[in-house]
Amino acid sequence: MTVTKAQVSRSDITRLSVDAIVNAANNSLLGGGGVDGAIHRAAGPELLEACRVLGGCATGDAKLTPGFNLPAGYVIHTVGPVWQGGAADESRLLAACYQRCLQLADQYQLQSLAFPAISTGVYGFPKAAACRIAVDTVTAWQGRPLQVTFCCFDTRTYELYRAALAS
Ligand code: AR6
Repeated sequence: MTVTKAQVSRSDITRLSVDAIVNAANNSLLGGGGVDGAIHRAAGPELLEACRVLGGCATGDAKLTPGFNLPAGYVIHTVGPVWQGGAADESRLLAACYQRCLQLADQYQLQSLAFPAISTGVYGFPKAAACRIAVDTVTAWQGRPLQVTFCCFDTRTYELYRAALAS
């Protein structure tokens, strides 16, 4: 029996008051565009200082920092795969991102966690396939009770998650 509850929100992830938000980062963990840039701007310069000492992050792995000026207490930085056509292990690596974030949430005894649609922006992962992996991985998770929010920035992503969670 799973104890993970999932919901969809159409919002800016930097505004969510949850225990942790997930950042779709790159291997350097030193910031970038998209949701990564928005999180660093909202958290303030201390986030970059905290990331500097982490020594980067492998694709499919995740690392945790405080949230600094964000309403969220923590940021879990994960690195999704760059879409290369589908034969470069992208689906397994994307599922690993969600699993590692859930493991960290469990380890830190978090009760709420919000994910952006990892890899579906600059990294080019097809949105529908990525949504299916996200929803399947999260709903299959069997850790401590956790409220998961899929935070969608655009209408297409929001509709995909709503449909995936309803099915
Ligand atoms: N809140 C929620 N979702 C957002 C926000 C926001 N404020 N801003 C963008 N999104 P992307 P990736 C959505 O490109 O594909 C960075 O430069 C966006 O609409 O941010 O994993 C990193 O440093 C899309 O649905 O991440 C890496 O180099 C989703 O977040 C690279 O981009 C992911 O888009 C990672 O690329």
